[in-house]
Order: sequence, then structure tokens, then C-alpha cells
Amino acid sequence: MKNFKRTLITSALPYANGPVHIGHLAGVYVPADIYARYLRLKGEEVAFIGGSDEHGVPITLKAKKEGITPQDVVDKYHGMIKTSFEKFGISFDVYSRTSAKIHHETASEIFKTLYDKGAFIEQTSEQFYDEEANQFLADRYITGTCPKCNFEKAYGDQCESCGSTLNATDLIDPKSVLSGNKPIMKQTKHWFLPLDQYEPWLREWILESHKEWKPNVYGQCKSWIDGGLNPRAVTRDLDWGIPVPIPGEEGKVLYVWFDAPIGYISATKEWTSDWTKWWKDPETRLVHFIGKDNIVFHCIIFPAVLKAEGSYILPDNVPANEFLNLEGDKISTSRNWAVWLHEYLEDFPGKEDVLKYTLTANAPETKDNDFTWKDFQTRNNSELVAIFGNFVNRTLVLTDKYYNGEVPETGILTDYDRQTLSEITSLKTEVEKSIETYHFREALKNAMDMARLGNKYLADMEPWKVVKSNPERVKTIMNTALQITANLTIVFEPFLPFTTEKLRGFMNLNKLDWKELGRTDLIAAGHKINTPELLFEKIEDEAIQAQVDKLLATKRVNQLEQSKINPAKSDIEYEDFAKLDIRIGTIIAAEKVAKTKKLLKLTIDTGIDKRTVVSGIAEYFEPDKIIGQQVSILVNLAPKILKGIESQGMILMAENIDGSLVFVTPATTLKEGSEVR
Ligand code: B3M
Ligand code: ZN
Repeated sequence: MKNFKRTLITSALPYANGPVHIGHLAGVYVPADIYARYLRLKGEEVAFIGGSDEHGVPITLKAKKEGITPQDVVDKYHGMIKTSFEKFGISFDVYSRTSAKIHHETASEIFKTLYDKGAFIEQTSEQFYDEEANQFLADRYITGTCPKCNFEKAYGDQCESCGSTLNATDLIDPKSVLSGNKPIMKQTKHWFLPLDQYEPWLREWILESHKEWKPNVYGQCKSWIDGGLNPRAVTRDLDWGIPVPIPGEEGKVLYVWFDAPIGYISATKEWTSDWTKWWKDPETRLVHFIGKDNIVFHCIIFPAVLKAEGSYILPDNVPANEFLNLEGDKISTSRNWAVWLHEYLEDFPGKEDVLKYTLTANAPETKDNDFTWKDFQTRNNSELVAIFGNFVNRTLVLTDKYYNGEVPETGILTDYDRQTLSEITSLKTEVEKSIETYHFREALKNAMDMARLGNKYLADMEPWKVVKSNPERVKTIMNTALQITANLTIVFEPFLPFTTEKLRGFMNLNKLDWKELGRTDLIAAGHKINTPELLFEKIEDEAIQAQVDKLLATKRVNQLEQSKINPAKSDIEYEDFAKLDIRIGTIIAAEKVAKTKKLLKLTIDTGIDKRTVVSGIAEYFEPDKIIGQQVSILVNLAPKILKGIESQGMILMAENIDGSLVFVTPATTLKEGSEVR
């Protein structure tokens, strides 16, 4: 493999139209952060770039919905996202945003360069246009009936009911989100990147020269390339974004996926004036951390843009992850099916590393994976607490107890001691190999094996027993355990930086470089450690149940919202309606109808008379609780015998979306016999 001088790490720019959740963290930011921290600890030159993606249609739609400007939307979420990342210790060198001036300039410049070189083709096509709003409509601005499942609120790009990908022109009865009107077709001009022309080059560059890319990434690229690449529009008709930098083309902006990856370059510029060495020196290794839905943009389209420009380096690797699901369901911002980072931080203060641990241990590296709160609890209680925490705690407590916190001299090592210590070196090699090939869950497992090794060592050596018979030997055991503990502060640094900081505090140690990992004299005899505290605490069932309950509540809300509202029945004439004689009455007696579950026998004062009505509401009302209740009653319904009782009329009930029934009552108490019409 090629040797590079420095590494430029980028992580996908999250859309600033909502907060970030565990899926973002697991798929992109945690692995990128582990990689950045690891390389820095090795003393390598690293830049770790992040920022918010602040353009695109979803942001304009959100602004419209909330009655604020797109800039308001991105200001709010950019701030929230940035804070969440900071609190989780994602160690960006710079976290920028694509509404920044420097980004507008950089993206315009690159577009202009390509335009001047003739790298784009100009094409006129027909697009949906809203005549009332005087605006071309992006796919998301059009709704209509899904041609596949008949769902009436499908979007121009996809149907959220059946999941099909659609073209706006496929929709039956399309409507503009802006005016509700039927849009017309109108001609518009756009610029396209002729990806088809890059096909031979992409084939060579990816399929021949990057066979080492992860199978999921390589496979997606191959199927795109084999499927035949088409020209891609790089501009849009929209009023939010970077204006197309060509005179006379007002009203058009750069397509969000054209400008967003350029955001990595702008952010680097914002961070350092020496940015060209990061982007134009072939001795820089460029690595993009992304989720699987971004593969085509980072492996095919953005590289084609950079290639067309000509002076930039291309990615050496794109270790994209698959998706993380939550309790068996796809994470969804619109359905609020997510664990939001800002909420986690409130619910589990000080436990940032626990979440990062769980997400890495269960990272969706090769296939979609599921986050469950139960697994989160088990990872914490049976791994962090029971293995890592337990070993460290025993070591520090015993050192405190036996030697008043002073590291004891080591005596002669037994074979078992030596073998244990040498395993640290082999684990170091394992971790390195795993991280350097982007296998972070394996790397974390290797690190955890080092804690496991220590835990087993103490359990096998039982210093608490030996101390009575052979106190000299216990010094060697404890010294060995302390050396292992000191090594843990290094090996976990890329993964659990808050924990290692805490542990260094307990041990009174400075931060050590990666190259020290494996040494068995990291901590000298006589060194004084601090009074030990717990490294991790147990998470109780109640805390987990509270999270599960929160999700169940979300699920209920979603089910209610999705329950279908029946379409209106066909028209009737007023004369038909006028036949109904509906009055306000009061329930004056109520009892259950024997041997039925649903029926109540009601006596109603209708103002006209006092009559018996049999009503199917027994599941929702206790007879004695509804005496005095005013109701609407259809008094001229022909009488009917129900369970041997003559029912004279029918009381009106409204049915809630969950199927429960509610009385239709006047807003104030009325005289019985008042007419409803
Ligand atoms: N904002 C899409 C996403 O969050 C997009 C990534 C841009 S990376 C340049 O999935
Ligand atoms: Zn559908």
C-alpha cells in the first residue's frame, strides 16, 4: 500500500433540518472520530473535517412549514448539531457550514472552472411549474396519488406508504405543495455533468485500482457503473442555495449534492490558509466517512467533479457503513423514531462513552444492525462495568489498600505474568490492523480483550488470597495489574476518550502516545495513584424501561396518525339531510343489557318524551357515570327490537381515531328537545 504523509478525514455533512441521532453517530461520526484520534495518537498529521449541509429542498420545506426562513432553520439545527458533537467529544479540527461565505465562494469557483472548461452540458427539459407561485417545483414540492399503492400523499420522488421511488411525472393527480394547484409543464435549462463520459475512467480507478474498498462500497459502485451512468443535473430551480455563477441565470442554484461535498474543501480553507497541501498534494490520504445512501455521491459524482477540475486529490478510501435501526424499525426523523443525541445527553449525563461503546460494538459495518436499549444496558453492565470497570477498580482499590496508593516494586515475573504482558503487544498489533482497515468493531473488541486479559489475570492470581501467605508475590501481581491498567489508558483512547481521561486522573498519569502501548514499565514503582472511584456505573432497569416507554409512546402516536381517515361519502341533497330529526336530550337512566358486552339500555329525556334507546357504547362508559349527560339523538329513526328491548331512536357518537367513542354534546347545556340542523 502507498505511504502517505498525512491524512484528511471527512465525515458526511449532516442536513441542518433536524437534530442528529444515534444512526448518524454509529454510521459516520464515531468511526471517523476513532480513526482521527488513533492517527493523532500515533503522531500522524491529521485533519478531521465536519460541517452542516445547509442547502436543499427539505430545508426550504421545513422553513415553509414552520413559517420561518431557511436561514432560521439552519441556524437552529446547525447550532444544535454542533453542540451535540462537541458534547460527545467528536474531535473535529473544524466544524463549518455550507451557508458560510467561504463555502459559497469555493463552490461557485469550482462550478465556474468546470463551466469555463466546457465540462458541463446544457440541456432544456420540461419540469413541473406552479403558475400561481411562479416557481418550478422540486420533486418534494409535488404530491399526488402513488401509481403503485394509491396512497394519496406520495411525494414527487417517493411514496412513503409503499416505499417506491417515483418520478414526479408518475404521480396521479399531481398537486403543488405551494398552492395546491395542478402544476403545468414548463421548459427550463440546466447544466449536467456528463457522467457517461467518465465511465471508462471510473471503471479503471475504482473497479481496477480500489479493489480493497469495503465490499458494500465496491459492490454499489460496480452496480452503478455496470448499470450505465447518465448525465446528472448539477443545478436546480430553487431560491435557496448557491446562485449559479453565470450572468443572466438568476433564479437557479447549484444542486445541493454538487455543493455539499465541496463543503469539505471550504471547511479546510476556513481552518487553515495552508489548505492546498491537504487537497492538492498527492501525498495526502483522503478518506470519506459516510453512510451507505451517500456512496454514489462520494465515489462517483464528487470524484468526477474533482477529476474534471483537475488539481485535486481523490479519495483513497470511502469506508461507508450500512444503517443502524432502532428496536427493529428504520430510524426516521419524520416519525420521530430515533434516539436524539441531545435527549440522550440529558437522560444519561456523563455516559457519552457508554453510547459510543455500544454503537461501535454493534456498528453496522457490513450489514444493517439494530440498536436496542436492552443491548445498551447489557453492554454497559456486563462489559464496561463487569469487565473493564471491575478490573480497574480491583486494581486501584487493592493498590490503595495494600500500599496506600503507591505502585509496588515488581519482583521476579512468573511465566504466566510474562505471557500476560506479552499478550498486550499482540493485542496492540491486532487493534492497529483492525483500525487501519476500518474494522472498528473488531478493533474495539481487541481493546476490550486487553481489559478482559487484566480481569482474568487478577481472577487467576487472586492477590486477595495470596496476600496472607506471600505478600512479596502480591507486589509483583499488583505491579503487573497496574501496568495493564496503564496500557488500557492508551488502547481505549481512540474509542472512549472521556473514560481514559478519567482513568488517567485516577492513576495520576499523563496522556501517553500510541507507541508506548505494550510497554510493561509505564508506571514506575513509588508512583502515587489517587483515591479510586468507579469508572462505570451500572444502568438500572428503570432507566432502560423509561426509554422503552418513550419509544412505545412514539409508536402509538405514529399509529394514530397513520390510521386512515375515510374519504367523504357521495353528495346528497339538502332534502335528504332535512329528513333527519336530531334533538338534544339528556340521559336520565342507564343500565347494562344482560348477557351483552357492548349494549347499554338508556332512558333519554328528549324534550318530546322520555324514551328507551339501546346503544352500543358499554365498552366505553359506566352506566352510573353518564346519568345527566347531554347527547344528540336521532328521534325519527324507526324503532327496532334489540335483545328483546325496543330501541326508539339512536344517539350520535363520534369515533376517535383509536376507535373509542365520544358523545356529540352541545357546547353549553341546552333545553331538551332543541333541534340540531
Ligand atoms: N447531507 C446527506 C445525509 O445527511 C448529506 C450528506 C452530505 S455529505 C457531503 O445523508
Ligand atoms: Zn405507494
